[in-house]
Amino acid sequence: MKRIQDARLYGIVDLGYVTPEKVEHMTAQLCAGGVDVLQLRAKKLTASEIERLARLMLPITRDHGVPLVINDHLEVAAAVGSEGVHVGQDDDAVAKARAVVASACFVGKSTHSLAQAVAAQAEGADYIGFGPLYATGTKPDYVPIGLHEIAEVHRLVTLPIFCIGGVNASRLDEITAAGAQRVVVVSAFLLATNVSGEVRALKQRMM
Ligand code: TZP
Ligand code: MG
Repeated sequence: MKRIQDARLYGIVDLGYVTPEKVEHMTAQLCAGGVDVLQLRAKKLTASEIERLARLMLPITRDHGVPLVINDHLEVAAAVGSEGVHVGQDDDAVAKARAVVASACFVGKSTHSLAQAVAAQAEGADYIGFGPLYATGTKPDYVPIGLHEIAEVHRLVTLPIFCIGGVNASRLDEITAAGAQRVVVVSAFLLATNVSGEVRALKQRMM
């Protein structure tokens, strides 16, 4: 199984873009392309539906050695034994997450500012998301934070930092030039004509 500490490219199967029937196929394409970690994110589905989808994804992700992260739903992560769980600023605290999931399950946290990034490290997260860098339809209510704090967050936080929000192939050079070492890509992968090809091309540039 790949370690979160070594991950550079983080994909998300977001049910805002993928219908439930396509989840397995999308998971297989993202893994085949070379994502290092994969999250299941479904803001509008019930916990039991998310659990069902997670159980469909796990044989595929495990076959590729890709850790599966469950967004928001601690009890689903615990029930299916996912490798990771992810919480946002308005979700349960990291300590609460750890109390619910297995001890080997890593805990990630979304952050939207330098102060939140430092706080997430102090709170004991295993990795952070940092963004949204750009305005994005995947998280439409958030003000983009731009690229100018990427270098500083890497000075302040020693955890793996995944830059997120509007990341795509045409923006990757400016994002890495600003200091990003790890990225999350959602819509640019899920809407690609050739998903595995898009992932593979971006992965090459992250290595
Ligand atoms: N958190 C911050 S931005 C974002 C999340 C979940 C969405 C990123 O999606 P996209 O489509 O890569 O902009
Ligand atoms: Mg959340």
